[in-house]
Amino acid sequence: MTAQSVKIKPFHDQKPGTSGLRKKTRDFMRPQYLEAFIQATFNAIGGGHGKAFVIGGDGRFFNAEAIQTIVKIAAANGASRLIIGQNGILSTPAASHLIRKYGTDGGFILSASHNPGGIDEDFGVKFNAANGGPAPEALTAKMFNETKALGSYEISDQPDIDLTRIGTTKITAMQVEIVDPVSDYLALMEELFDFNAISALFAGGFRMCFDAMHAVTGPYAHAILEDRLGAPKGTVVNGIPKEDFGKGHPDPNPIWAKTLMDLMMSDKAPDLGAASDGDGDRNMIVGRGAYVTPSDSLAVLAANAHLAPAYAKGLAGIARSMPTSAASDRVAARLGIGQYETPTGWKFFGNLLDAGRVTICGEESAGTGSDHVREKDGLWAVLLWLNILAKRNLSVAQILTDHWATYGRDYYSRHDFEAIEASKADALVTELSDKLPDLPGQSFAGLTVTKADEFSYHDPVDGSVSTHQGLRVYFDGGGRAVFRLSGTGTEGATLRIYLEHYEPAEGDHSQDPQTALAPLRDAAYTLSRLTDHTGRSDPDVRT
Ligand code: VG1
Ligand code: CO
Repeated sequence: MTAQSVKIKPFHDQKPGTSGLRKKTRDFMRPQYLEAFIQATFNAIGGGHGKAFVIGGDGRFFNAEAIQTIVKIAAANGASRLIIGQNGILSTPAASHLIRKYGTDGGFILSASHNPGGIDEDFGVKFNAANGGPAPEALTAKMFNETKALGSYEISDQPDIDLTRIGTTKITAMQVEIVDPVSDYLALMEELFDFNAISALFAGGFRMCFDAMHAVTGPYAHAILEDRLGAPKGTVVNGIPKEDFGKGHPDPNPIWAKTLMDLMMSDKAPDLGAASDGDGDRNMIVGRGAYVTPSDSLAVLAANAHLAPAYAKGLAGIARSMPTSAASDRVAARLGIGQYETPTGWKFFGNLLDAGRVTICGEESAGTGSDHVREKDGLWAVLLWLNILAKRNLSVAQILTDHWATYGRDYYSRHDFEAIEASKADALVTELSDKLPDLPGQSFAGLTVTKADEFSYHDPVDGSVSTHQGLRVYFDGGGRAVFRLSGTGTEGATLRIYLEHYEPAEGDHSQDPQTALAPLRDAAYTLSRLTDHTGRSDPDVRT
């Protein structure tokens, strides 16, 4: 085997977004495109020499080919050890765990997460650092700078490795281990949760439907829910990962997991419905006739986490992304523990988790997780719900109602406007941010603004500052609207409008969220001049 250095012209569009670099698959398949990004990543971390990395992905189209390329670049950059999921499969939380367990210098996760897969859909690469978490902003900035200045990449001419066979081989000095993607992750889950209680729950006739959405959690869910915990065969549906996710969006929300939603709202509903996304870090929880908003799920999990062995001693603190509802803040306040508000994206939780300031984190986008890894973790959330249901002997709907009766209800909804022309979305955001100082005192669609600002995050651990993290408008009566542009899309711009309204413990918790939030929606659409800027008045997706 020899390594060669290939001269290239740098690419100028490889700026990592909220979670890694996401592009159309065909962009990644262009000559030298993936190679350039991987080499830039090695350069940004001070080279690959003598270092160990975890590699795996969500099984989407181009996953295996990309892994072969990364192996060759790692070899030529002098890496000493690679740990790769069999058949190229690793969920994002499982990869995070392997990085931590084996003390590697980081890992590459091939995924565009909830975005569809296929040659005409999306692909992505995430680099996680030695703590197991997504590259922090300082590192992604370095990576981007490296891509813009890159003159060459190093690659070895070795043949492709066999990803199908578990075991260890050597490529000259580099050790390559193909590992079972599930076993280490399953062992970790056994440490965290009361598996006996959950097994007894299933043995007692409790039924669930887990929709793996043809994505990466299929093998994990089969092994954990059915084989280990004794849920009946057939509990896991769409459990075999497909390159194109069966042509769907592997996005666990009421829109894209509609079949599951319909089942859960029918008279055939099992006790629990759950789903996960492309790379297994998101989760959807739905009880019989009761959809659990991700922000509420975070709050319920935090309030009941002590029922699981790993959290029996209590939580150090709770962190949520800024657009996530305040429901979890109310839990933190009652528990008398720290509460943190971070920008969107799991990378911002890393420092808080590493410093031991928080135990549980979550985002409104269906991500929840804890200090067991440094990623959000879809199956972890499902297992914690199961552990709580096993201990409390109540239905999902009863747990929710009980939670609202104690803390009040934060009505919540996110409205997404997808594939807007980027210039139009930018114009809306610029105009709104310019007029923020003038908004307080003004009324829109009958609601008066009390406060308006742009969110900046001051990381309390390393002192770094992240600006332009979303526009917030607060209204008389306690409502809030947040406006931000997505950093994970691959076509035009996606505008997200996040709406929330608090109803105290003694208030009415029985409304449909879209009805409860209608006045706030009207105010938010009017004040941002949504339709004037974008021509839109109906969101593509409402979660
Ligand atoms: C979205 C979500 C954000 C999440 C990110 C990555 O980002 O809003 O909460 O962390 O996706 O999740 P954005 O910038 O599009 O709003 V995943 O499961 O796609 O890695
Ligand atoms: Co994901």
